[in-house]
Amino acid sequence: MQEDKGALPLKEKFSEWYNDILWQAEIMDVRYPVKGLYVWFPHGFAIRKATYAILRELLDKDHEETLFPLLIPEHEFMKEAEHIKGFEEEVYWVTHGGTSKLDVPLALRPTSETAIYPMYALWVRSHADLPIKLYQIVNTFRYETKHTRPLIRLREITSFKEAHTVHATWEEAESQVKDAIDLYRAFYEKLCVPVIVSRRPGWDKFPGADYTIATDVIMPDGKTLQAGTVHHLGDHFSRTFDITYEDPEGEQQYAYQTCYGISERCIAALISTHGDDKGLVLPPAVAPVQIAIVPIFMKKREEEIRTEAEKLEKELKDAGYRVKTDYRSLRPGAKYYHWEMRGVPLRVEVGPRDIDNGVVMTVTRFGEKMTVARDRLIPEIQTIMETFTTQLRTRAEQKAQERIVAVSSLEEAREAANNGVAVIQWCGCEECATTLETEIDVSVLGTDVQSEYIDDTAGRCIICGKPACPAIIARTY
Ligand code: A5A
Ligand code: ZN
Repeated sequence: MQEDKGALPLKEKFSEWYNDILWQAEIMDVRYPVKGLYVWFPHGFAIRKATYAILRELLDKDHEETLFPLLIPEHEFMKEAEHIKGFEEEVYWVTHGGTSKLDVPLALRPTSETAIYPMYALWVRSHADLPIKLYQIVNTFRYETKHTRPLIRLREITSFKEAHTVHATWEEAESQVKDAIDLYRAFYEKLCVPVIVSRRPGWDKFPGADYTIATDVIMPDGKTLQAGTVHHLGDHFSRTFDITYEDPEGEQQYAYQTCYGISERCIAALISTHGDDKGLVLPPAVAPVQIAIVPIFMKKREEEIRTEAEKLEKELKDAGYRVKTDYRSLRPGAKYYHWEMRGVPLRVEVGPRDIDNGVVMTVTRFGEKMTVARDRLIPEIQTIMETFTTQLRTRAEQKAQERIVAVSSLEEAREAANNGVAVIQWCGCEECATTLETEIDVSVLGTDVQSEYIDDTAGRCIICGKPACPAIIARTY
């Protein structure tokens, strides 16, 4: 366990704060001796477990979970031209088995289209086999050349959730894209993390897709993080991998596909959105410890206080909470600090006076204190937790909203993008986007923005003055 060693840098210095919190809140150990590879501390992994349980629960409603191999034979990987072009600089190759050179080099999956689709070609026979909706949660490897960062840009992505679906028509695939976006929205809603959904410009779509819809999160330094993408693959892959089905008239047809992915970037978004100068702040839904009980010992009544803490713990656990009682022989203040750093939503204190008065003292991670009658414990705690979740969500939404600004000049756009997302009018042509991106050092994130904070009225391009639609631009991770 990490020693509690003092305060975090202020959150305004975001990248220092981020590196420090990963260490002090015991999320990732960055000392593994390979660039871009990191180790989950058990506490970080427990957050991951709770977070991915939510993702799994949402997916399991109408998807099935599966597991495909990590290694992909070169000839399969090399089938889809655009896909190869998009990934060739990022693939790790296995070329040897022991000292012998392999006949067929094997790619470590950077994503699993080329592992899964040859099997889909065997599995899909008739229209009755469709739709297929599978997902897996696996590690994938990408030889990233941009600056690597824990949870954000990894060379081994340890927690890559990828879903791959097959449909009879383009329209059905499109409707799946919408369902997937709804699913990602529901997921981030549970994490109380506001997301902006938009359609990526053509040059930024997934290699081999018809189009890509992305969910972006605004980080505390104003840069955005792409924290999930949904791709309409059209029939590009079904034509290369020969995924066909017999329609009701007995004709062979190419299938239409989608895929969508989320990685541990969702944990980066979670930590960064909610954390503060005292450490992590976690929504109860994903907090590994939801309630920390701190007994306030007094020499003469130690036994009695211990018994009461044990009783409290049992009651709260029976009510379904993840609870930890801190019996360490430390000052109460040191214990408070410890649990605050780890993002525990609620602290419950039991001292001699509380026992005498038939109450317990509760303190939320926001520092709000409330005395709760001992015999009303469970219903009161439930209300406190629900209120806390709502406050957390509202706080995050307000911060996001403040960082999204509609602008009408390049100067304003530069300023807005320095602090978050600028909404501009853009005609859609690549030339104007390049001008924008070079003039003010931003990326065009996308169009068709679906956000209650963004007005979707059309206007005139900020660069060329032609008819235009709203687009969002930002500095990105
Ligand atoms: N097959 C599809 C799903 C796919 O691979 N899409 S993707 O390339 O866009 O990746 C899905 C998501 O994984 C991205 O939206 C991004 O949030 C995350 N991701 C991509 N590269 C990553 C990296 N090097 N480290 C961490 N997360 C990454
Ligand atoms: Zn233009």
